[in-house]
Amino acid sequence: MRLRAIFQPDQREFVTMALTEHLARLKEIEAQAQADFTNAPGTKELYDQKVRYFGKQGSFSELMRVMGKLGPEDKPTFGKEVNETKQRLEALYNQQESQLKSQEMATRLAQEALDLSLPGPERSQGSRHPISLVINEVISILSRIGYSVRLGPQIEGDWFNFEALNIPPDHPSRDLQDTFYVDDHHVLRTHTSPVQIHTLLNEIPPLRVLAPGSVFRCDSDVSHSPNFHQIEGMLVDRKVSMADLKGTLSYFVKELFGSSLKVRFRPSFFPFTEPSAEFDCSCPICQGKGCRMCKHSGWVEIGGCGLINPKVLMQAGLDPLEWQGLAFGFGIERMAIIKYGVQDIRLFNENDLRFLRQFE
Ligand code: 2U9
Repeated sequence: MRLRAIFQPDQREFVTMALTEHLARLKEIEAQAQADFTNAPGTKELYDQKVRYFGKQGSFSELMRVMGKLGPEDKPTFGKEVNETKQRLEALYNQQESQLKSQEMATRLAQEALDLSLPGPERSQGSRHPISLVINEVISILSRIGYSVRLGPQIEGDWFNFEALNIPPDHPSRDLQDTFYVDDHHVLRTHTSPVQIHTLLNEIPPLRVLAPGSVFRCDSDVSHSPNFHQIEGMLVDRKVSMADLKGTLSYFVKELFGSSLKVRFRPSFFPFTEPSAEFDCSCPICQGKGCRMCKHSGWVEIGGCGLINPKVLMQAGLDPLEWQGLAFGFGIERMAIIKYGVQDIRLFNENDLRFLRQFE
């Protein structure tokens, strides 16, 4: 339209000039497309350029519209030029595309390459709870001198938890403040001793048994938890004496904490043993020299022990003149506190992985 205004009225000259200009415009488009195809940094950008030149709204569609307006004598020349230009640009496009594709593939391969020498992803693996570790170690030590494990229910009849063990109805340990009652005649066991009563009633001596497990007392502070763990040992045989008890506990303490440690007895009282004692070992932290753990006494309390009260043996149907027994018991949490230097008994039940992972 612009040319018509300039070159009127000679229609022939208008067409000729228009063709020259259209051919020049075609050259310009080709040069620009070559630069755009060559400079495209990636296949996506290259494709965007292809759309810009060959798409519906692209430069070549525009050239086709121009061709429609040319006279019949110019159409073949212009059409031929447009086709050849298009072929050259398509060839350049294909060449650029395959070059960019292989570059992108090479980059991806370099980035995604598997390095087989790298360590695999860390697998979080569970580990034994410190209470289980101590229980297992105690069982392992005492099984070497003939003890084997017995287990029992956590809800017990009051006869098994109290009467059979010579704990009368008015005994302070039966107090509602100490014992969780399930109903009038059943309690959450306050110790694992009922397991030994079941054993005495069901098995024939001589016996060496260990009763580990969860026990319950209505008590909670830094050093008491309402649910804690005990392990009790019981030996029933002929001619059992306090010497056997001391020998057993000395062996046990030396195996658990170290061969240089000593055991001492302090007289005590338990309804189920007579005589009764509490037993200490020389402090495994300072070897008896005095430290915070042993409150500078050189000794740490381990548990209680004694010879089984003849009344208990008789209740279980054994003749105390023929059979005697020794028994001992201690709290596992206390043992773990001494062994691992744990400050607060409540940590054992909190399931804090930062605490538990230290025992992996
Ligand atoms: C039977 C006969 C006797 C088990 C014993 C103790 C002494 C004892 C405590 C230590 C700390 C419990 O966890 S604790 O509070 N235990 O002092 N236990 S003798 O005596 C028995 C058990 C069963 C048939």
